Amino acid sequence: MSKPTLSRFLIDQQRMPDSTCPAELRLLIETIARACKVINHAISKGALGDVLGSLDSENVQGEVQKKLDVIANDLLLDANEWGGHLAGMASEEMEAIHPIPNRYPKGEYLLLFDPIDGSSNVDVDLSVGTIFSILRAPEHTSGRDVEEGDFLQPGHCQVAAGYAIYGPQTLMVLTVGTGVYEFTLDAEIGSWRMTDGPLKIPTGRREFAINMARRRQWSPAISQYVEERILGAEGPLGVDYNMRWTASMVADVHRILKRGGVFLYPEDHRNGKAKLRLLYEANPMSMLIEQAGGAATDGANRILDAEPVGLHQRIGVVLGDPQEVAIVSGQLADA
Ligand code: AHM
Ligand code: MG
Repeated sequence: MSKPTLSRFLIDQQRMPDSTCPAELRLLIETIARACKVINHAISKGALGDVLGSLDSENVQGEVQKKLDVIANDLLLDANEWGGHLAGMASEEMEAIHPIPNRYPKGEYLLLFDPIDGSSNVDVDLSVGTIFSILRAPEHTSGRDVEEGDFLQPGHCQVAAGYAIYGPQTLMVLTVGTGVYEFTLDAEIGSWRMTDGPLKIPTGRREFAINMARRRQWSPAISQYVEERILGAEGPLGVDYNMRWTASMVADVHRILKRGGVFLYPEDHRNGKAKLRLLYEANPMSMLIEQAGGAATDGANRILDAEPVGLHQRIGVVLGDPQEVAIVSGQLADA
């Protein structure tokens, strides 16, 4: 049997009893997926397309923007502005929210995205991705422009989340709350075809992902977790572990969804500062991970229950194999 397209999958979802995917959400996801195809095309041009390197500008986080950060951000804004599915958008690359201009019809959803996650990898031809999160606009927004506060909903309110990964293959990994499905871009015919799903995180795989250079920032609990795994067969666990770090959350999370293990970007326990953004990275990835049977915490508490207080708020992230996440979060005795 041929592999179903993303459109076919979404229509099937729409027709399910008690569907979590009404037509407007389906059309919004299709628009995002189309934009990701264009981003994929821009990335693949590399130096030939004059898309590599940095700009002089900084984003709201004070990070130097890559050309592709801005290109992908504009592509997502342009693709999603006029379709009538959204009330507003917010992006890691923009200080303020982007309400849908009055010249276009407004819809009932809010779209949040990290246009190019892992963008330090772009110039060296390693995997990067686009992460997105979809919320329902609060009902009282009809008849007025959306405001920043409308976006500050906990992650368990997301109606869909996903990412595109631009790697050896271009994939879209998506949930509308009914499991996680993977689609591969068939570039010649321009369509996304389902290649895996529902994904279930394999458990008991001995692999962890952490930036070791941040060791001085770890809490005693994180330090113990990592140290024991580095000692491996010669330590209390008596078995070897492997470590992987791509500096691209999309790639690290994708590996965990397919192969198991745990991803850690804890907060700096000395001052509580964290790297990853709650609304653009932690929430959508946590929804995907939980939908695939995994767990996601900030090191102690469930990320999807975190109450956002700011658009660009950051949070510690520990996600993946539920058993390993529970060990890190101190909910289980180390085994
Ligand atoms: P970005 O969205 O600005 O690219 O930053 C997020 C990325 C994640 O993809 C990745 O897990 C992390 O930053 C890597 O951080 P580090 O540079 O500490 O390795
Ligand atoms: Mg990012």
